[in-house]
Amino acid sequence: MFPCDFAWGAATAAYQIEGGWQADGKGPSIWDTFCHEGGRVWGEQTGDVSCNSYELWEKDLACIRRLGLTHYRLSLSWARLLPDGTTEHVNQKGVQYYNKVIDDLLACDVSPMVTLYHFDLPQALQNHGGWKVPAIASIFDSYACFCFQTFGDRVKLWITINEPYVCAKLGHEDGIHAPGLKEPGTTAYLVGHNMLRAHAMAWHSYDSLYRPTQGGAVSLAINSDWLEPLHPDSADDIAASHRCFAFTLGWFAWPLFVTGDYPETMRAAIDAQSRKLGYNCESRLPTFSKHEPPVLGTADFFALNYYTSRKVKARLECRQGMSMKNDRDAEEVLDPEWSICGVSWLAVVPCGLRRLLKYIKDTFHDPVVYITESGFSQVGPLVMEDAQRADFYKDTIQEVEKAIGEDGVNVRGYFAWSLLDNFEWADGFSSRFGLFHVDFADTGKKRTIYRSGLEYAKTKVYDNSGQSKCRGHQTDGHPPRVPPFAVIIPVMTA
Ligand code: GBH
Repeated sequence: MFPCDFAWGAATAAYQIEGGWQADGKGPSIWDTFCHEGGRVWGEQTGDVSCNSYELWEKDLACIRRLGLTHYRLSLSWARLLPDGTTEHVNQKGVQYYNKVIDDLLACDVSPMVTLYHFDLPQALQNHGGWKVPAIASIFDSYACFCFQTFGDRVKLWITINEPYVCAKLGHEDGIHAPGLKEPGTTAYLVGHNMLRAHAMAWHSYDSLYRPTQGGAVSLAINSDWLEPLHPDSADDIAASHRCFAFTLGWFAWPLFVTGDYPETMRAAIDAQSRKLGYNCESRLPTFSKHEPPVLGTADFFALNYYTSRKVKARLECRQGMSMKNDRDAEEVLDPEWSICGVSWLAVVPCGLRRLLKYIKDTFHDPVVYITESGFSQVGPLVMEDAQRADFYKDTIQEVEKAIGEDGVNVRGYFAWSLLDNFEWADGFSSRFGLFHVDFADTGKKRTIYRSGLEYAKTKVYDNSGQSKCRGHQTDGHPPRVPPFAVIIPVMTA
């Protein structure tokens, strides 16, 4: 049984759906630049037009209503609101656009969850060093305050930054996301650090300036696979899976929920590798300054993006170069039993979500959890009768139900990724995650519901008897604040 006020949502992100990349005074973002450079994205595709949600928002609203969602997670395009990234210049057309989206949602009784940053940094800020530069944190804080001030009377669920891991690693270590930097073993740690600082500053601003009147909740969305040792009896594999957790989930969740600092496992691994390389200066993993607002306790709920699982084994040979992979020093493998859907990285493992939720409950002091993304992709020929994806959602939602009912995890919401087929970053439009298909060849960008969308609309609200799954459990609709935790330091177990 799901609680009555459980949030049933779907998610999108500005660059992936909006298009209108130059419309009405929007400034360029790093994804505009990255796509236009060429050679970066599948088929040289771009998000210039995509689903054209900038002009066709009403069509998205119709999709949201068709699914019967209680919540919709969208992201704001920073450069649409503030073309050069700073509050010196506000683009009123951008403000009007998001005001209309938010007002329309509320008029339909759909609560918005708003992400401030989903990979699309204003290019003007990248020109000054982007997330590498410490000053980005206070610039982000000003942007966040602008958004709280402008939209916070109506928006009660905020995500500051989506997946800092992806932004840091894919954008600055692997170079496969914007800004396309390949600076392995150093920059990603710096970028992750500045994102945490930026998040913490914004949270403190919200807490002192806006929460008293607006009463909402703020978090940061963390992506993590479920990880377990390949050989459960191997001490090396167990240690390797702890390291993997430390380098993904732990990297951000430890500072926010546990110690205010990075997992010791992570720093120890990085520093050990530095010593091997004969590099004896300060740690490549930055340290939080005592003179800045603390990071610990700056997440009012746990926002989790879960897609897949991995088995982890210790690496046999020891590699020398400077990279996050070498620091982490573990190998991730797929279980041959898992089916792969669409994209190669997405092994379908719904039970991994339940295990991860239990792990989060045990490790991070039983936080309120929102699953802010969970989804399944289709590649190759278009299949509207996508039974596999429909099963995936059914199975995954069952696992969430067990996590709540049997494991007592405080899950308050589930957001399917994604409402629409959209621009899937480096994969362009080749990978389709939507509950609605979008015909990108059509100028009207026609949206058509998939079988999985029809099923999601049903399973999320009704049980087999066709009765609403409600149970008496009413709150004011907002998650309670999660107090900061300074005392208990749990041991990381996989
Ligand atoms: C989410 O990230 C994003 O938030 C969302 O924008 C995106 O559309 C969605 O995933 C679907 O991809 O290419 O082998 O290097 C999910 C976490 C982590 C999953 C990085 C893909 C890349 C594997 N992602 N991972 S690889």
